[in-house]
Amino acid sequence: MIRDIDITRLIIEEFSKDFLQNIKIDVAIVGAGPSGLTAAKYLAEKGKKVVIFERKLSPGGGMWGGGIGYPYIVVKQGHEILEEAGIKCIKRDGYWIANSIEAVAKLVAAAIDAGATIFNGMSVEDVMVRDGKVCGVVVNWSAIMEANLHVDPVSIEASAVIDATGHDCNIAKIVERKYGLKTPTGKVEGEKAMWADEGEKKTVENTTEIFPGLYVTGMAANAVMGAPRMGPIFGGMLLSGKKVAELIAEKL
Ligand code: 48F
Repeated sequence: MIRDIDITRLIIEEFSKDFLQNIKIDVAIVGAGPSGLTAAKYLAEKGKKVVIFERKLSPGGGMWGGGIGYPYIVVKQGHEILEEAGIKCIKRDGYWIANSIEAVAKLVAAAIDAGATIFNGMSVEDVMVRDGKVCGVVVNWSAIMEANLHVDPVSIEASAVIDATGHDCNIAKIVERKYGLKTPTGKVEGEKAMWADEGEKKTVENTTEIFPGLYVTGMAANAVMGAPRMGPIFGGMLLSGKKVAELIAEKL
């Protein structure tokens, strides 16, 4: 016989256990787009305790929709990261093409199989700072934030935090507002107009620590540094995710 309250108890018990095991972690990643998912996979493979907090219910960020809603993405570089995750890549005219739905599903699976945890429906609304260093994130349920309810958030301690929030670079903006960034201008420059070739290169170049303990990856890196956007080409996102994982693994 199925007892309704067994279902309730099992869900609450399991989630509470999972959450409590993750209130003190090595790396908190904000955003489960392609860069955050790639960073999570490589950090978890290096033995780091990694959690991604994703505001939406479905991880995948801007990758699901491919280009103009056609479910295909293009990469010029970094296709090996897709293939490592078991994603089929078709080579044509010097590019690689992959199905965006397969790409998201397998990047999510690769991050989880490597040992990363994803909490969905959860938004990061602030960071913790001690002695001039970001040392954690402050989270709340997205539904509570959407409803604009006055419900206080809770804190997660992390040795490093990654802003992988895409075009909005939400975490960089919070730190910019409260402390100023440790970048050449100290400010979020805002992304520039579409230029795939330049944008791809700059995403990887701009992947760096922008405040002690806070790193930026993917489209957020270009938004912070004032570099171009690049549309549905995703190699830069993958390589940036891998780079930020290497930067953090070296330091922790
Ligand atoms: O936008 P997104 O996919 O970022 P990305 O990894 O990739 C960018 C590409 O998708 C595309 C592009 C490629 O050329 O330009 O745009 O840099 O994923 C960002 C994720 O962060 C989540 C958001 O829901 C999305 O899934 N996010 C944003 N703010 C928050 C957040 C927040 N405050 N808390 C939790 N999640």
